[in-house]
Amino acid sequence: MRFSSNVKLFVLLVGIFLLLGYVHYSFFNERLNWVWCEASNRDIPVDEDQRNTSLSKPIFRSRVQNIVSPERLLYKQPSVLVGRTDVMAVTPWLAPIVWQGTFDPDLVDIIYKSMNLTIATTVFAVGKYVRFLRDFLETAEKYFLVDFNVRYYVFTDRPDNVPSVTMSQGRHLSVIQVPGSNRWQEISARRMEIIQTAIERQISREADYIFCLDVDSKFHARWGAESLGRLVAVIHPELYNQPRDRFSYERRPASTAYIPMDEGDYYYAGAVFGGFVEDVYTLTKVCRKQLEKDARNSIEAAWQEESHLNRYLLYNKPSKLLSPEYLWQDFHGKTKEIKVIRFSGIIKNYAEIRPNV
Ligand code: UD2
Repeated sequence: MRFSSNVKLFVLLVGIFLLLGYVHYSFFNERLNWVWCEASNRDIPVDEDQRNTSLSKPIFRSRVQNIVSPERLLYKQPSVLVGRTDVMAVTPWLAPIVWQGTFDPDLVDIIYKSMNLTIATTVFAVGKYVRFLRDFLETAEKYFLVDFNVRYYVFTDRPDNVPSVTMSQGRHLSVIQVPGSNRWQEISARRMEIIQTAIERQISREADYIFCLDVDSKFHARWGAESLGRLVAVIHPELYNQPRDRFSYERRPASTAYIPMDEGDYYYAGAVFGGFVEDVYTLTKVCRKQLEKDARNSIEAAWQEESHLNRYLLYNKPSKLLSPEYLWQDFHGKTKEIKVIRFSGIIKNYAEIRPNV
């Protein structure tokens, strides 16, 4: 009698254990598939690694390296007295601001090439924005970190519409399916969360640096290793010559992206940010938390993730700033300080392209 009730108890416990195991497995499996659904019926290779999920803190690839120049490399002598005088090439906290004429492109590329780096490049093409991918990728192959290892991560809800673009050696493209949305604000803002997750699951193991770029843009000229740094931001092309009280920061104290009128260094664009994978991971994690906190308080910052990015970078100063050469807008005429346009947002019909107005 006693033996049989023990057996019953044992069977019951095993049953409960199996049930809990099943519920736990299905819950996580469903969550992971939400973002990590492989593009189907496509010939663009999708990494098996994408399924390799880890919910713990990622381990990042080693990063700090000496700036080593090959012996007997001949290049123009740097001058202490002669250089650009029409623009500031350094911030008050001594981070370089990268402009044409402030660096030697060949020297900087040779130095960084010897490090055998891989640069992750994330780009979102959700809904109709998938149509911008071909030009983005084709021009990137021509101008963006040429001869470096680049891994593109394309986040889209339309994997079947991702164009096949010929990649040079050392360059690779992964497609990661993400949900669509009927609000562009949500698509834009959710990028922080998705990039954070992608870094945890895949990018931390595959890349040294990362750039997060807008897809509705094209490259027009060299974008090289001069852009690499620990934490890199781009100065917004429309606000680079404006006083800080004109910046379109979030101005409502109720938002976690709030910046008072008498604070602010530069207005950074959400269309380009990057750096060491670890530093961008922290940035996306913090911005995501702040976005979620605002959402719980029913407040959406004026420029979604761009507002949170600006707040983050005000207190976590970037180590390198890219001038508006690295993010121009096609509808702007070139101004005298812009000697070269390297990357520029195309003219688009917002009402036609976005899911909502
Ligand atoms: C500005 C910023 C952008 C972002 C946005 C915030 C510049 C040049 N750009 O761009 O970085 O901060 O404001 O609202 O300052 N996307 C889709 N599908 C959509 C909508 C957006 O994939 O339906 C993605 C896509 O990668 C696009 C990016 O989100 O490039 C930014 O959206 P946008 O281009 O509509 O925003 P825009 O041009 O006003």
